[in-house]
Amino acid sequence: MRGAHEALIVIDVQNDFCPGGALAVADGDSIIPRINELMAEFQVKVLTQDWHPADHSSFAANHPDAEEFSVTEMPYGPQVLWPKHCVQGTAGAAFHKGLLTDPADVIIRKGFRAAIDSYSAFFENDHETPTGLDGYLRTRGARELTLVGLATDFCVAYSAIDAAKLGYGVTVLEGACRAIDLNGSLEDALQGMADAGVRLEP
Ligand code: VGL
Ligand code: ZN
Repeated sequence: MRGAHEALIVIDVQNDFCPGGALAVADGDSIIPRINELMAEFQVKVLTQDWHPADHSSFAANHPDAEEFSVTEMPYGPQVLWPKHCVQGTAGAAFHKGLLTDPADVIIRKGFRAAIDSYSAFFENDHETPTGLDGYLRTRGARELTLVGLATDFCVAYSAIDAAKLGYGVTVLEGACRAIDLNGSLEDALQGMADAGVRLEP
């Protein structure tokens, strides 16, 4: 069993990011057995859930003439326009049925404001609006974080980099993550995590 200061953060293991989903990550469901095993090892366990209103500004369908996977400029910076995914209350937004959710202590939802996306589990894409996860982890006494889930190059990487900036010790288990890999985003994310002091382990 890991110590009380260690937390497992499971990022966005939801139907829409698994094969057959609206924004499927190749092989996304293959990481679930290992994540379930990890959940038994940690005393502090957090799940995150991408949780968008139907009119969310990160959906290409909500921008006239925009192509899916194109990039637009938002007040807070560049934003990829995604296929409609993880709409609140839909089957696509639900956790994959293979994921053991009962052991989780808390579920953090993110991306619920229409005007702003939130890749990171800590801050929305303006890098300043908090989700509340930092306060939760601090008050639980967690200082060392292990991150797993989907997708390596977006929500996992943004969360890991923010966590490192906040002063947590951060490990990403690459083998328990899968990537979207859009225009070299995986390589950029791995470099960004390494530069931020995130430990990358298999
Ligand atoms: C994610 C793109 C859009 C993720 C969420 O979980 O990595 N990626 N929304
Ligand atoms: Zn999303």
